[in-house]
Formats: sequence, C-alpha cells, structure tokens
Amino acid sequence: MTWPHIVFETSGMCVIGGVPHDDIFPEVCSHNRGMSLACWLHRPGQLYTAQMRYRQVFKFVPSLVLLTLLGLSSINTAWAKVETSKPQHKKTLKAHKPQHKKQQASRAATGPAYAQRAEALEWGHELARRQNLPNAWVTAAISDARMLPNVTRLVTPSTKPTAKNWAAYRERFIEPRRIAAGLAFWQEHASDLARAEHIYGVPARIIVGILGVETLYGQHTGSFRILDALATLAFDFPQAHPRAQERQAFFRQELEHYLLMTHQNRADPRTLKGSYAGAMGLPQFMPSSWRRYAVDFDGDGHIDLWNSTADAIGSVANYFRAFEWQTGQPTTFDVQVQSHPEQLEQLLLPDILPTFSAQTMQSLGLQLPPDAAQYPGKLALIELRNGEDAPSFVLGTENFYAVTRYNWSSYYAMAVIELGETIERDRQRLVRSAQAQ
Ligand SMILES: [Ca+2]
Repeated sequence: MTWPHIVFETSGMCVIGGVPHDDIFPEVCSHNRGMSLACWLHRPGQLYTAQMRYRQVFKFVPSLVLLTLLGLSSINTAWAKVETSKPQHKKTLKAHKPQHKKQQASRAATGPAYAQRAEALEWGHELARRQNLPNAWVTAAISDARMLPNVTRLVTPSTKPTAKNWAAYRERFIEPRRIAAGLAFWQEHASDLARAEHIYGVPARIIVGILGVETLYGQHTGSFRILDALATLAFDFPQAHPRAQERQAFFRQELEHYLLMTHQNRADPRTLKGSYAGAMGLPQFMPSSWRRYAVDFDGDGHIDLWNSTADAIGSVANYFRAFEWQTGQPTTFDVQVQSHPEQLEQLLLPDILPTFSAQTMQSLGLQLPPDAAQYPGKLALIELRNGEDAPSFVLGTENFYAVTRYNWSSYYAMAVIELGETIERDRQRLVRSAQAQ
C-alpha cells in the first residue's frame, strides 16, 4: 500500500491525542492539518496546558456524576469497562510519563533565536510588505522565535521503519478511558453537537471521534510554543527529509498564516502553544485551517478553539462540510476479500480514493454485505496492515475519504470512526437503560 497523502512523516515521537505513535507509524504518522483561534489570545500562554487540563477535569466531573445518578452505574456498560480496565488505564498513564518528561527536557533545550538569522528576518520583511503587516511587529516576532532541535528530530524519517499495525493502533484509541471521556463529553455538549449536526450535516459521532483522537477532549493540546515550532520547520526543516523543500515551503505558509491570524486578533504570537507541528486547540487546527474553517459557534463574537468547546465542535463540523461530507451516508462497509492476487492489486491501486462501484468490486472477487452491494456511490478497498499478521480490510466510502482530509491516514480515519461509533453505541445503551428505569 502506498501513502501518497502523508503530511508529516516522522520517526520519533509523533503524538496524537497524547499518545506516542513512533512504534506504529514510523513514516506515516501525519499530524493534523486543522487550525484554530482567537480571543484566548489574551490568556497567559505559558500556563495554558495545565489550566486546560484541570479545567477539563472539572468540566467532566459533573457529567460523570450525572450519568451515575441516572442509574447508569447499575448496568454493565461503559462505566463497568472503566472499572475493569484500571490496570490498562494505569499502564497508559505510565506510558505517557516518560514521553512527557522526555518532551519537557527536549523543549528546554532551545537553539539560537532567529534574530541572528538574516534569511528569517528577510523573509519577515518580505511578508510584511506583501501582507501589509507592520514590519516592526513581524521582525519582533521572528526575532523572538527560537530554533527547537527536538522539533527537527521529530520530523526526520526513521532509519528503522516499523511495520504498520492497525490492531495496535486501534488499541490505543478504542480504549476505556477515551470511551468514558467521550461519553462524558457527549453528555455535556449534546446540544452543541446536535446543533452542529443539524446545521452542517455532520454526525455527532464523527465530531466526538475527532476530538477524542486528537486531544482526548482537550486534555492534550500540546505545549510547544507555536512560534518556535513553525519557525523551526520553516527555516530549519531537516534537509535529509526526502521532501524537505516541499515541507519547508508548507511550514513557511503556516507561519505566515499564524502571524496573520495573531495580528488580526491583536494577539501576541509569542504566547500560544500547541503541537510540535503548530497544531492548536481541541481540534488541533493548523493556522491555515483555522483561518479557513474555524467558526464562532457559541456566538460570543470570537473564535476560541481552546476554551470554547462549542467553537471547536462547530469548526470540526464546518471543516467536514468544506471537504464534502455527504449527510446520511456511511463511512465504511465490512468486506470479505477472496480476490486473486492480481485482482487484489487492482483493487488496492487507488488506495483510499473511492474509485469502484459495488458491482465492479464484486466482479473483482469481493464479497459485499447487502447494504454495501446496494450502495450507489464509489468505494475504495482499504487495507490495514497488522504487522506480521494478516491485514484487515474494509470498504471506504466518500465519507471515509472525507475523514482522511482531516489527517491523511486511513489508520487515523478508522480510529476516529470506530471511537465515535463505539461511544455512540454505549451512549444509546445508557440512554435506553436510563429510560427503562
Ligand atoms: Ca466563540
């Protein structure tokens, strides 16, 4: 299987939703392209991550209590899973700690300021002229940016690729802690999720799946200074990377979007924090996506993807609508693969791009369930490798392809879809149980 759509290849510590992926996605771990923003900009960025974490905890507690009072603790569903999963929960937390300390230590080691780099300063002058920004303001920002050696290491391809493993990838995201957090999130924000679904036609389960995989509902939004991360990738992208020039150009555009975004919102570009690739807020939007797709969904006059969950929900939904989400259509179908090798090769050639009709797929040796056989749109045969074990297969629709526009990986898309569906099923079960009592 080829990976024509990967955004950021990385070998080391690609982190999605606070989960390191290095052993699963050596060259495929594409971080989000999302984006975010705004009135949060007056908040003290240095303490932001910690504040967010505690704020989220306090926001979840009432939902947990409410669900418990509804009598949900008496049924053997998600909460029971939480209880029975304590060892795994602890294991997950332990697994995070070394990573966290490692990142903290690495972040402390910053390189020289870009005030000493004539190339970076000249880029800033040109940007100021072209975008009609105050030259002194741009120069001050660029001068304050610091090179982060750890960021260049994170985007350098591994010399020892690890086999892709959907089973291991899935286990990291479809797990009790994330499901329980998703249930609480859905319960607390049900009205905003329903409103987004009504306005944009994007189901709540997809939004819940995205926010769960990206940041565990705001618990892991990143602690790299955005200005440093983007400047490092814009001016010091590792030249050993096979597409170094392309990627460096991409990050210069993102740095430009970031400076435009902060200037337009009268924000200090030196204070905001996010992922090592510059992704921000609950949905981990990149600056360009924030400027294009983020919306003020709580109507307070500002877009705030860090503190306004409603804005994050509406922005994710708007993103999917922009990428042609088809309301009411499925994302995947089950499939049985009994094709000859040459037929299988033909089916896998278009990768994740929906290309074949159901009839064509059947003629090439696939056994489709009745709903897939009647699906009128185009389909893709998605192969998910499981290390040394046999691969998994699924049929992807155009809505599956839409999910990959958020993060260009079929593994990522499947995790989002399965997490959202799992949470939705558990929620429906909980509601039915509460109503029966
Ligand atoms: Ca808002």
